[in-house]
Amino acid sequence: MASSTSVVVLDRGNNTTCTINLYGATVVSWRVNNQEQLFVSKQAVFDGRKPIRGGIPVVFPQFGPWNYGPQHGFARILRWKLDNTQERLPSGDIEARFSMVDSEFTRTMWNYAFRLTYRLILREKELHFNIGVYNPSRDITFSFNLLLHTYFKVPDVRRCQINGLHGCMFIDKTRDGTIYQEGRECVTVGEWTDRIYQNTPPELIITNVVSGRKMRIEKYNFPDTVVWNPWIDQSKDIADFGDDEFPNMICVESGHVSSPVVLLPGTAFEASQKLQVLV
Ligand code: TA6
Repeated sequence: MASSTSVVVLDRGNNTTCTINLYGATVVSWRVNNQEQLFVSKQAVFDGRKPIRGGIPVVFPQFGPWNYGPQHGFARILRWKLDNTQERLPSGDIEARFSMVDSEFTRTMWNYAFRLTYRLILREKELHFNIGVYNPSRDITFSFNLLLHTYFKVPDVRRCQINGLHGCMFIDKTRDGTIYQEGRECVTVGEWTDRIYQNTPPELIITNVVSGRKMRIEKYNFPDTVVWNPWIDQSKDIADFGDDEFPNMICVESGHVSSPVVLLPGTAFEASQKLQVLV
């Protein structure tokens, strides 16, 4: 594992790598057989002035607009600590571990002690995520949202299908947050799309990702799935997103966002996601 001041590169060999920016512990690249699986905008900013536009930002403790701090919380705009010295597991997989604890800065927005742990494992065609939230208090309960805001790179979003959401209720943020039920077996994106699907199954499949392959998402303790594409009109309002980039990305985000996690004193919450490129 190579680690400069702010970037960690996991290299499993066989042209399989994963790059994590310590700013937000944002996964900014995941290459399988030397093919990039994640979208990062050409206009993304990496100097800490704003969240990185793309890859896999970590959303905590708030999903969406927040009266006490930045949209999507502070985890994606703060530097995480790289914790592990171990590079290669006995399996040959590569592991990276990160953490974040409360600070004077976080307490100005969210006055709770907390510890986040974030473990990534790079396997041959898989990227595993395990994220833990610990409440060290003896007497204070807190609640939070948690989400992995994954931007998948696709040749043309109009050719993608998301399988597994049929029958799920969803909050449609393009229609004033009205709740609908998904009637389609395969969800497609052909316009501005911003939906929080609730109580979604542990496995989803996205078709026509890079090289026309399928991406399998397997998740635990992430009951919600957010599907987002800004399309052309919304893209124009996003400074760090090119007007012509919307066809080449789809966000399918595993999270616990339509209801907060309530964490009692001295307890922990853990959620995980596995991304797998299907041949
Ligand atoms: O996850 C979808 C979403 O909540 C959209 O509503 C849009 O705001 C997107 O996140 C990007 O948010 P950001 O704060 O990164 O510009």
